[in-house]
Amino acid sequence: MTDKLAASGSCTPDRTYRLHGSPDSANIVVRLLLEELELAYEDVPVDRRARAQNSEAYLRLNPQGLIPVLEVPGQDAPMFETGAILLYLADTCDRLAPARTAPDRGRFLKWLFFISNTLHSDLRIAFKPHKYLPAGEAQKLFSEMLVGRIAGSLSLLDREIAATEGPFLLGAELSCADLYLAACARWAQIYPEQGKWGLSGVPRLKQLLETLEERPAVRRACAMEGIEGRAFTEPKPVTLPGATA
Ligand SMILES: N[C@@H](CCC(=O)N[C@@H](CS)C(=O)NCC(=O)O)C(=O)O
Repeated sequence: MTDKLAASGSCTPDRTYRLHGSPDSANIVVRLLLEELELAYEDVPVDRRARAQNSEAYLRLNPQGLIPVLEVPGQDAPMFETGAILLYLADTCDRLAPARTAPDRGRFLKWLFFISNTLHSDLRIAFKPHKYLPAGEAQKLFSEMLVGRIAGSLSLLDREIAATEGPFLLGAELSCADLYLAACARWAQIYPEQGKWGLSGVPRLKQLLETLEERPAVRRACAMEGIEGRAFTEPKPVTLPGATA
């Protein structure tokens, strides 16, 4: 991993990305990385109270009607899918992801994809169980089981940090997977409809979250999302206009 911005290619701080999002939605993950990489970007608010993510204009950017979207200078289409955006930015900048030939590249990829397609996916369902099952006992049970699955995934990640001896998921080096994990850990504590996850029983993950909370880039990103106080270890929902409806 190199520790400076790539001098060439599209990872230059003076090129302006456009980040579409609403407070404390998945755009926070992309913002954390943009801030860590010190890239220039413009914020494009998406008002979730007005369901702006389903407007014709937004659907042209992401036909799923989901946040975030990142418009990337030099790319022929807007990007969606948080994990894909992270990987693209980290690889382009040659920072916050192991190089393609590095021995920890495979380890990085498997956990990044696990966070994206298992942990984040389960969280999304736990936030909106009514999209999957009608209201009633079955939905309640389903939601409780999801919180169990989420707790299981976060415990696996805690054990991985113990195995690598931390402070980060891959060991000594911060990667974009840590940023994604931190946002998921935040949301798991505040947004599931039935039952919230807690930090007791995941000491290494808790330490990782505390370490991240001290980083200036993380503080900047959280402030821009309207998040006050300790974003990951004592999270509170944001109250900014345009947030989750
Ligand atoms: N797989 C997508 C999930 C994105 C997602 O679920 N976004 C939520 C906000 S955190 C959203 O747009 N929700 C609006 C809706 O469901 O209408 C990703 O990783 O980007």
